[in-house]
Amino acid sequence: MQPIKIYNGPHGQGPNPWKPIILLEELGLPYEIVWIPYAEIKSEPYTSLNPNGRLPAMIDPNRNVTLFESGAIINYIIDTYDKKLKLTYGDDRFEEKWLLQSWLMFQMSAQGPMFGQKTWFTHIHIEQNLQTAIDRYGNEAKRIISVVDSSLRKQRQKLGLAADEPVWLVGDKCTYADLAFVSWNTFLGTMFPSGGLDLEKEFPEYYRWFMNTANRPATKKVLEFREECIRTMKDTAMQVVERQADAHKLPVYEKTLGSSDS
Ligand SMILES: N[C@@H](CCC(=O)N[C@@H](CS)C(=O)NCC(=O)O)C(=O)O
Repeated sequence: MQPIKIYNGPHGQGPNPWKPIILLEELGLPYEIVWIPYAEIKSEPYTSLNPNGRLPAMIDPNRNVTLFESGAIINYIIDTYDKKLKLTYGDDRFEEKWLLQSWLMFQMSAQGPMFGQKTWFTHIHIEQNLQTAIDRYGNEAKRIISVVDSSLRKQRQKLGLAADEPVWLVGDKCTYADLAFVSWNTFLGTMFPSGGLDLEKEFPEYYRWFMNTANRPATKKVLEFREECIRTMKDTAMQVVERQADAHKLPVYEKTLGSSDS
């Protein structure tokens, strides 16, 4: 099998490309990260891969398939390559199979966008301390966390799991739906600086779930590689700044993520 190509932007701080990368690593499939500077994603040839000019895009040379939107790429990888149902359910667990889609759509439409806006207004927006926007997206992020937290609690009760046993969004195993949340969850510390959120205390099920996903060996390997990319790769944040007048605080923010190059 030829490696599946996932397009990512140096130095890898954006969470969305890591979602399919985590999945590929978890499934043990060959893949290749294609690094494309942020300056090049809004124009051809990249917009032929992703008309939205954002990351990721995927090319699967084995099946001649090119896709954009991380959720669609996740669905494609699962449907095409997870024949042993390692991270999904089959028709014998019909409702659970479809519930996974509900959670994936929730990740795509709620967690990703709201966590993203909270990060933007906290760290990057040109107008500093725009408190109404920071509060709006902070409250939404916490509400989304509480939706997951209480669902996990209900699952724990339903399945009769002890407090130290892992609980997952759907059924009795970790699936692609759980893993889709991980790369945004790693942003929580930076999203809520200076004590704005005590995840472990306020949302204990969410906290344990996040730890249980992030500590899986394959996922951990990808997250550690991402940290290394942020630390060592040449940063292209300035290219976004040149394009977006309201992104002038981006290099300062990137420094807080551990980049030595901003
Ligand atoms: N819904 C899209 C969101 C893609 C997205 O916003 N990607 C970010 C990186 S994580 C990006 O390309 N940002 C650069 C930009 O907005 O120009 C997906 O999940 O694929």
